[in-house]
Amino acid sequence: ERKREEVAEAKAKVSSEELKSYPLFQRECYNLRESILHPERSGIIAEYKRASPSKGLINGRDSVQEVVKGYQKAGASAISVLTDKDFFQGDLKDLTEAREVLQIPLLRKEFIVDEYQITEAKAYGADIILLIAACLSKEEIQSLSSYAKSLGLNVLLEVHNEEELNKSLFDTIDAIGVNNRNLKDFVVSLDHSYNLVKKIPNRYIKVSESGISDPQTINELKKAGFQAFLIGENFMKTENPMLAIQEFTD
Ligand code: IGP
Repeated sequence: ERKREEVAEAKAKVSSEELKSYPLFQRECYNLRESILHPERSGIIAEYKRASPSKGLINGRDSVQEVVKGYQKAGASAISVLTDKDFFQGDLKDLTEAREVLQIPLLRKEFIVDEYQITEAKAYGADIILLIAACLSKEEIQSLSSYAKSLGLNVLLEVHNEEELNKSLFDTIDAIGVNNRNLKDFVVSLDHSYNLVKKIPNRYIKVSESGISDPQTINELKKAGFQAFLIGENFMKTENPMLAIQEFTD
């Protein structure tokens, strides 16, 4: 896999031991559950997304710091920043820049296949890592999530169907996200969220991810049992992402 080569290259440049000496590696992470359940916040996990494989360039104009500061001010519960270069034009630097201006949890949005990327996430300022069930075996989900926990990180586990959910119910996971977008063909359907929510045990924070385009949908997802909503493109594609989020949080 492409990611495994990327990780091998990164490791050759900076060892895990070296990453652990970075100042940000020592900080205590913000708690995802607390922030999501905070009564004055919206439950929205707002994403900084320059580009995507399905849409190409979405927003190459607004800087990371500008956008995430606006998201935070509007009442976002957490922020997601893509660090994948090839598909999303993201960068680990974006993560650190976001960290500098945030007092809420920050997610490293990445295809994680190796512990090294989790060490990296912490060293560059993340509070939350994403694990995608479609890309990982049950054993990998278990070992990567417990490694993240050992570093004090929060874990968001992403599923797209019931089979993926059933192999993922570890107590080292904090939140389960249902991705409404199929990662193979990019088809989006909110039905994935409505069908799977009943099967997610209540000990997890329940997140609906992708394709959410209006505040009414959030109300419906809330009624169905979701506490958090991951939204990227719909904010980023507008003239002003910082204003766009306000319609969802007012
Ligand atoms: C955001 P949207 O449709 O609001 O831009 O979706 C987020 O859910 C999406 O970027 C995402 C993603 C992923 C990206 C969800 N899971 C895994 C890359 C990898």
